[in-house]
Amino acid sequence: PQTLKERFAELIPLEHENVKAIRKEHGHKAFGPVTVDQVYGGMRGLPALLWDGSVLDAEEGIRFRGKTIPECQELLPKAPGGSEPLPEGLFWLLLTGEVPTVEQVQALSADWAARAALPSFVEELIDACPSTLHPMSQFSIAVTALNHDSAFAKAYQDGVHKKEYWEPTFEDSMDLIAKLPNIAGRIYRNLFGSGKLPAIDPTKDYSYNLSNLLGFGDNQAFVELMRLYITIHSDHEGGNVSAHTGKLVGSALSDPFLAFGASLNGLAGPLHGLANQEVLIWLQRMIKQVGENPSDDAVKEYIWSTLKGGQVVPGYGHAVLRKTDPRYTAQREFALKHLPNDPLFKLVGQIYKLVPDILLAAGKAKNPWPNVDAHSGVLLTYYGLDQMKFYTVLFGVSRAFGVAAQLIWDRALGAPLERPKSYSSEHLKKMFANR
Ligand code: CMX
Repeated sequence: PQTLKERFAELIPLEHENVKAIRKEHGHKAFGPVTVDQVYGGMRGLPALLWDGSVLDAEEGIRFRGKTIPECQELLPKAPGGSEPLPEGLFWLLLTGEVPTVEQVQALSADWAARAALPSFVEELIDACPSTLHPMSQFSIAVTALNHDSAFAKAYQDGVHKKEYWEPTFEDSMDLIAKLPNIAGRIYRNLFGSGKLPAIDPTKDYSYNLSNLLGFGDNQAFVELMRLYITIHSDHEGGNVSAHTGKLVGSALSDPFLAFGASLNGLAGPLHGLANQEVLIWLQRMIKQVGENPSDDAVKEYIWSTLKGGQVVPGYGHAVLRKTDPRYTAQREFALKHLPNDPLFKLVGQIYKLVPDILLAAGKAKNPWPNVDAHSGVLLTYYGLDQMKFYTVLFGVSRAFGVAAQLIWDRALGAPLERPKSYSSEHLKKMFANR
């Protein structure tokens, strides 16, 4: 069967024509006004980026190449005996807009397994990190260091023609994704696990290998959870901090390892990916304060105390979404199937009933509903992965899929250096004084 690289190469000229036609017909048209408030307000709602893998609708949530999460769960190839989509298929979909065959997905699993080994100096770098260094910092260090063997950086130094940028970017992106399980597994074992890191099994899929490196390879349900987890965390259009950072850094022709290392540093912030860690810390504090089976009133009081303390309720709210995140719903359905009676899952369900009304009453958050991070930690905890400091690393493994797919397209389409215009407050005051 055709490889991903062969199919992608066929699509490049078609997409060049597509973009040319869009720009010819619509290039001069305006989206609407840009307000001064948007400049002060974190550019919320500012249309400014091209991102092909996924688009986020405020009400409906994410679609990957036009497909909802349930559609991806139905259409993408599964592992033998599995019912969750294989992230390999999702990557194919993100890059090409097409659903791959089972054979194509198997070939991708084998390709990634063959690329999975880390340079020994990167292993040593991870091993040299103090156990007090946050796993996300260790992750970022290791990914950045992979730039040592970047095909793109080398090709650029060798004077590669612009038209060929996509090819070493593709190779680096495949290497990047392939090496993440070994990085994540090594960090996890160094900090929390025992025993030697097992070898990658070249006959198995990516999520199995990741699970096995973490010490959960024997647990079929955990492996299935990883397949779902990596699929749904992969991409959330282009404006979120990790995706946008990767695209921005890549636009300077920094290679995919440097670009994605930067993404990880953004993902490590508590308002973004670190929220999955924060949710578990917040839940544990709640249990300590109100006990294992708290009344609704006790939970409400705890939520209010968080808000009154000038803190956010982690896992709730979103910059774009205005309804319950379908990534939350997909995880809730997984929990209903695999762990319906888990006490922590029940507590998460209880919180889901109480937080939105409180956030609405508090009157600030534009979206009172849960996001992806409100649920992921509870599932991991159930299977014994209860070291919450590690949670954002798994988000990072997944986010590489979305960022890498766009980096490849950006280099294939000759995306320019990003350079938006900024102003000082003094300048803004003068500009708008008489308008
Ligand atoms: N708890 C308390 N206050 C919240 C809140 C929450 N969950 N969500 C929003 N608010 C507050 C904001 O802090 C802001 O307060 P100020 O006016 O005092 O600054 C106000 O409501 C308006 O914010 P908004 O426009 O609704 O939300 P933003 O687009 O500015 O921020 C987000 C979005 C996600 C950062 C915010 O909802 C938040 O902090 N949520 C909790 C952290 C979290 O779960 N992050 C993960 C998001 C998903 C991900 O990236 O992984």
